[in-house]
Amino acid sequence: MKSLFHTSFIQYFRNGIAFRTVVVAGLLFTTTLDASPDGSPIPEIKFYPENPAKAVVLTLTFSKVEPVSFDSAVVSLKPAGGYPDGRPDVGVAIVDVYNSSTNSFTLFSPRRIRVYNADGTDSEKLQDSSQSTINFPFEPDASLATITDNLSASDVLVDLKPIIHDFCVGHLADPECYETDIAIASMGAVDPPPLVLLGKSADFTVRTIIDNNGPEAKPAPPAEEKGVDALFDQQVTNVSQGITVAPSGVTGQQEFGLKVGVSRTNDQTYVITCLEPGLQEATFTSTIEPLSAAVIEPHEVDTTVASNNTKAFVLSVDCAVPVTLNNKPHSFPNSVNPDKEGDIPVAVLTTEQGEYGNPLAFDAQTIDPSTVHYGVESLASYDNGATESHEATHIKDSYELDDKTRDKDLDAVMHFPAKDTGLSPGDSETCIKGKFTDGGNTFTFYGCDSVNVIE
Ligand SMILES: [Ca+2]
Ligand SMILES: [Ca+2]
Ligand SMILES: [Ca+2]
Ligand SMILES: [Ca+2]
Repeated sequence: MKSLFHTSFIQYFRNGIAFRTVVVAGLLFTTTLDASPDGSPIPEIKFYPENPAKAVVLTLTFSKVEPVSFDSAVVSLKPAGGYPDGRPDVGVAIVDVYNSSTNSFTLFSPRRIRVYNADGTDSEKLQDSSQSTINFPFEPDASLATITDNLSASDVLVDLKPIIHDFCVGHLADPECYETDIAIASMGAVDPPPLVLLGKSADFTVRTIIDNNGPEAKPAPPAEEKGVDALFDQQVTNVSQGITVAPSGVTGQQEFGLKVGVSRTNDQTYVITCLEPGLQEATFTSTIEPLSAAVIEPHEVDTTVASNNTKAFVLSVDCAVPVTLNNKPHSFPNSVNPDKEGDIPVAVLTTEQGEYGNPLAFDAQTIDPSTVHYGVESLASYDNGATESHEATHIKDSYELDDKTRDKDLDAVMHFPAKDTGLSPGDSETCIKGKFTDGGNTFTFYGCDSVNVIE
């Protein structure tokens, strides 16, 4: 064993001083000492921060028969050792969080040892297995190391971000680590449609406001110039069974240059399709995380601080039942003079499923007249426009859309002041929106019909 250790040491020496660096690094964290007995201060050995160079040290196992495997890692507060040019037994490639290659090199296999023969000669042999370390300079933005063992024709990927992150959580004063507070400030829907007809789809835009509350702005001081790069995720969950939402979210969207004190707007658009009538919901959850593992958030170093990197927003969608509206029953082309006309009579028809293309049967007698609004789409759909002049529905068998026939079932006739409808020359349609009850539940109905505006 002794000679093996000796030969190994020689091997490491040949490869540079990297391995010994690792051993020393472990001692640097435990240096709390009293004054020496004669009262003179004990000299303080400072490897750091006088020398800010650091190394990532990976411990791996190389084997003749097994794929190369990753065992552990540490950040050493010493510069990385170099490797001499030689046989490219092992390849090391580092990429950063931007997927850029930042470092690559080759080295001798740690399985390679030199043995001394009885006749005084020495020769090289391969151990069956060897656990060894590989080190390279610390990069705050490093993301992934690929270690390729050409002797076993295998490779292993090592996620460097947790290693860097753990180091920086414990070394916030390190010039390559920094603390800043990225936050989801608010979420909401931008001009959401007031309703979506059953069987139809509409676009909804979910807006997230992202802040960088500082305090720091490394790695490119001044902060104002670069800001912090981050990854944005948004998940859609708790979707009511009455709607579908597409897509199901976004993952890993890059938000570059979040500057201290400057809000960032992130808009995501979803297509929501109504499958069942009624108020439906979906929860949108936004999350923002620094892209670089060297950026530390306040909640990671202070357990009394809550994370502000995630926020949820519940979007409500009113899935409305399409109904058939007949403006001016027994009359066509539904001419209206908004300035001179008093009330416009309209009928909401009772219809069977499939009649006039309506996806559900509708009984117009169940309309709650106090909830009904009528007028141009931009008013009626937002519960504005005219309301029923008598605050009532008049139940009678009104005229079908041909304005000639009556089908013997009972419809809801209502009257709306023309001056409140928002109609102006050029408009070609009015709409009606309100509530009705079905089986104890209250739903929204909505329908439109043509008008001929005259002056
Ligand atoms: Ca935060
Ligand atoms: Ca008509
Ligand atoms: Ca009918
Ligand atoms: Ca009827």
